[in-house]
Amino acid sequence: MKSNTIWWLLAAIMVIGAGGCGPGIEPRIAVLLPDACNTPDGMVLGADGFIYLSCPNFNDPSYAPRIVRLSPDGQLVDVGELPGHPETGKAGPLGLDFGPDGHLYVADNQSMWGFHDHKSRLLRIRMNQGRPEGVEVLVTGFIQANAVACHGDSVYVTESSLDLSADPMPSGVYRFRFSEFQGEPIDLTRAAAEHLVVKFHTDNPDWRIGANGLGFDEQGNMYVCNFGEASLLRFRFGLDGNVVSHEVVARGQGMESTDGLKVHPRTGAVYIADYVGNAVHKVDPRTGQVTTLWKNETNSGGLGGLLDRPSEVCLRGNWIYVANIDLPGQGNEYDAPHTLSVLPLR
Ligand SMILES: [Ca+2]
Ligand SMILES: [Ca+2]
Repeated sequence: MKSNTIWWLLAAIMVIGAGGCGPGIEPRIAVLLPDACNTPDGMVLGADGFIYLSCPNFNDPSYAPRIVRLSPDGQLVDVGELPGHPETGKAGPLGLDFGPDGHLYVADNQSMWGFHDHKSRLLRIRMNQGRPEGVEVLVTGFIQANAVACHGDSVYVTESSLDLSADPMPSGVYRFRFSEFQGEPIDLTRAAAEHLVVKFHTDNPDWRIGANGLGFDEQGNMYVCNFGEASLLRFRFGLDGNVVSHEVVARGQGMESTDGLKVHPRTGAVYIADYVGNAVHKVDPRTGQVTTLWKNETNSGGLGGLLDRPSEVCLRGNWIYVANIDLPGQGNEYDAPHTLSVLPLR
């Protein structure tokens, strides 16, 4: 009888732990980044098990923008610097994804450097065994290129504003077939309409940021974050490639903004970095229910792994990695340490 009681107690403790009420759910530091990676943002898990990370270094531009990668055992390895835009001299790597060709497709956001006049681009870093072998310019003329997702025969890129002066502000997603990348770069100041697949609006005077995080589930549904509306959108495509439905899967429910996202390839759950709320959330794609996995106060510094303006998540094994971009303003100071945080996946 006594041993039965002990077993029941143990079982109860295990259930509480699995439900997230027990210890061990708080974030910790996955990697302490050097000053040369002072503004971590976009992440993607490579087929080699490394997490590839964009470091545009907006916070301290005395360090060149670069891509680094985090090995399965937590070692940070340099991939390389990105060359500056020929007119602005700057590079602003944000979202990135691997194409079926094994090369890295990277959004170059020039707006974060103050160049709002169609200077942002889509780049392709030709990769060989984890090393770069040159950078190609594929698309020019974005205002605020942000997230990148390769799916099927195309690469998709979020444009966080289609018109910075409009209110409410339009934003959307562009699609480019890989087969289009031949010869000269595609110029969106001439070829926007034929590449824009979805467009929506953001009505928030405090956060004029629209389309942001981007990803696909196993069924081919496209998920997009509308940052300023703190919402997650889902689009379905017909057989002809045209969008046939547009749904708001979740809005608010504790989310104060929706920045980077990743879709779990097996469960379909959508994990979202909440920049404004200093939080990470999980959205059930069937019910739209939001579960906040972690949240802490603004201006935590990022000490001990606390979130410090998280802009992106990445899933690897049983862990959620979080990039703390730590941009200053609205209650946050840019401060050391510069970190990726990690949370248990649940
Ligand atoms: Ca901070
Ligand atoms: Ca910090």
